Amino acid sequence: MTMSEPQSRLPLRQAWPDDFVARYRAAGYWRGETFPGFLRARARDIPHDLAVVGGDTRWTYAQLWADVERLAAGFLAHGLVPGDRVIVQLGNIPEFIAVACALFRAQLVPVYALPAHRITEVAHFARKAEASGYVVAERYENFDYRTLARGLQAEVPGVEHVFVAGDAQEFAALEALDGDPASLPGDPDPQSVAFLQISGGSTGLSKLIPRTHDDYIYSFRASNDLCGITRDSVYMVALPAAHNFPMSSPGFFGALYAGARVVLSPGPGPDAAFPLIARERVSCVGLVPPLALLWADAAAKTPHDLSSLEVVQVGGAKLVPEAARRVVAGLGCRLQQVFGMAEGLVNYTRLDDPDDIVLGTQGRPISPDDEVLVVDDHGHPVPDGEVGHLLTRGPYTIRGYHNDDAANARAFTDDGYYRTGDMVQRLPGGYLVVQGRATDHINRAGEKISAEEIEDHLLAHPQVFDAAVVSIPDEFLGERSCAFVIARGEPPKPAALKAWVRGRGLAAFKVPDQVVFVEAFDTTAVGKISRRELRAQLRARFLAGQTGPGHGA
Ligand code: OOB
Repeated sequence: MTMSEPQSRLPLRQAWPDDFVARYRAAGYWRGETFPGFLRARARDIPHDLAVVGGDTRWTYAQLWADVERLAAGFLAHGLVPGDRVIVQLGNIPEFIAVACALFRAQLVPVYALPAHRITEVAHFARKAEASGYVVAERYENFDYRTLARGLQAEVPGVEHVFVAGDAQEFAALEALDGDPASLPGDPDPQSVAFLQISGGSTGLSKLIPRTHDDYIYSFRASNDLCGITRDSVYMVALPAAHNFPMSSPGFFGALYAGARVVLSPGPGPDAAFPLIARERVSCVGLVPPLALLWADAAAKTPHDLSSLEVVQVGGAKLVPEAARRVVAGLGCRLQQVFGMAEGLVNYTRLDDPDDIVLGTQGRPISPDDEVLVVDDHGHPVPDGEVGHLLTRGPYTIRGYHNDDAANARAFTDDGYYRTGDMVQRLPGGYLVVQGRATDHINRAGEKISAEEIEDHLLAHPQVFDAAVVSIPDEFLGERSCAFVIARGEPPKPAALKAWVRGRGLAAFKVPDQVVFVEAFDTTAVGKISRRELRAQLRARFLAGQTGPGHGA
């Protein structure tokens, strides 16, 4: 039996209990819409409106839909079978949107990898998802993804089908794909899993997040109302398109749902984005805090006209009030804070909220049916205003990861709440202020890095006896990663250890920003302490300037 026979694989499901399904439908959140359904409707109703702008491409809704049908039929003609999982690793190019939508149309299931991911991560996604296809561009940001494709096929032979935008070499060229549209299936069940998103990987390796048509479409349809997205809007994707924030909060899917125009910026910096904002009259964009500050500074000096910007959203990591003030002053438009997670729950400050809320909170949930609990270490609710663990369930928050019983046992309560790992304070009115987190990941400018995952790779180095990776506050990134290492014998050079981590086939953002050698890790009189305590202790000692001899870089 080969990997492409659907019955050989774990089924994809995301199920809410029946009474919740009934409630979410009755409330009008889940309307039975699907991705192919709404895209076809836009192509019919507003065929000549511009849908996607990126590079030299300017697609109308009719052109986008025609390309979606061609690609969808091509994927099936090539041997993929509805239900197959296909890893999509594309940058901010129009093909990203066409491919994702074509996979939906063919009832194939995209699994989104970030362009920064490398062989170790992509192979992990392919195994976990039991993927049979992989879509890349020949190059993006100076990296040749065909090399990665070869490596992936060698490691995970089930990935039989590779499609390349651009020069495909031995693989199938996306541009040349074609098939009989009559071969295409009907529209999917709205309750079925539309795609697998990648978790930030707060503990260990990234997990796969199954999102359904009904739940995801609800999240961006409702986001459109809260973010002021209408058919007249122009939404820019400046962050990597594969990330949940620019995808759905309201993201390019929200914009397409509204019949608005999506503009893909080839990079997140002002140099790439500002000329496009001026040319396309961009009205809304989502940024992470360090970028927002960079944009705010650059806006004062730019020759480009940014006056079309109405809403700048900032999320992915904490925006402190002083930084929020600078963003508002520098960009001169409405700020909207966004606190979300690929697992579901998204909070927004509202466009008409008073300044103290917009500057000082991370917003409140999208839905009246987002249930939010703030609890102490024993699971007991804390009063409003006190800091506690954030737990949530609702009409677009998953009830379980794909193919990961151990993670599910940790991450969900018996009654279906997702343990976000975030520590928050709830204010009257339901606004949340993020105060930190309970898990040991590093939030490096919105990119999440699992301490555990990197420690594992460091421990594989022959000259590493032990390692602990912690987050250190960083003026620009918010947080940076620091690896504390006890060497085995002669300490390796910090640069050599960083190169080692990179050489393990990981995204560059996971390479420790700093390596500090220490003689020993403190242990308590009783014996071993938990990794968590150890990391906290190392961070505290480092910040107090006491990590001792043998500093690295
Ligand atoms: C977004 O999604 P993920 O899955 O990459 O990361 C989720 C985590 C949250 O649990 C929280 O720890 C952190 O990122 N986070 C924030 C934040 N927004 C996200 N922490 C503080 N302040 C914020 N505003 O990052 C994401 C998904 C959808 C929309 C926006 C962000």
